[in-house]
Amino acid sequence: MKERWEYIDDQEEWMLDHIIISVSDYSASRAFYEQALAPLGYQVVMELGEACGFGILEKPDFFVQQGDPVTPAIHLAFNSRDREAVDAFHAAALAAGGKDNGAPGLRPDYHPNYYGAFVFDPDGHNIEAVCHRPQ
Ligand SMILES: N[C@@H](CCC(=O)N[C@@H](CS)C(=O)NCC(=O)O)C(=O)O
Repeated sequence: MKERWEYIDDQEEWMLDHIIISVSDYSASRAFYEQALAPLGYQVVMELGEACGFGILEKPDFFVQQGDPVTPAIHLAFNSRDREAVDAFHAAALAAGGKDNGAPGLRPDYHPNYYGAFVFDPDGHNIEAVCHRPQ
């Protein structure tokens, strides 16, 4: 397993390096995202006080920190390798206390193979998992 800083070699493949959202209840949001994002292969890979970073392998790219949430709420979409993981994201996010904002399914208005699911996080942010692959 590479160390976090070794992924710097792959950096030309990224456009967004990392995103941080402030949340009103760190413990609640950490638990929500940990559960909701697990089906996508995302897990907490670092934690510093009331802030943690999620990633695949060792490189975190999505951070949750205690603070004042931005208003209006944001929309954040996570890439999913297949449609089953989108389904599992939606089920896990609801089980973690998220509020439904759209059941898993095709959204052909976006493009013919756009398969997404939407859930509001504990602060009302619109969180999505999406798979773009035809299946
Ligand atoms: N309930 C809708 C949600 C669709 C949705 O949130 N789409 C995103 C774009 S992929 C959006 O409009 N986000 C804007 C926002 O949340 O402010 C559904 O199930 O299709």
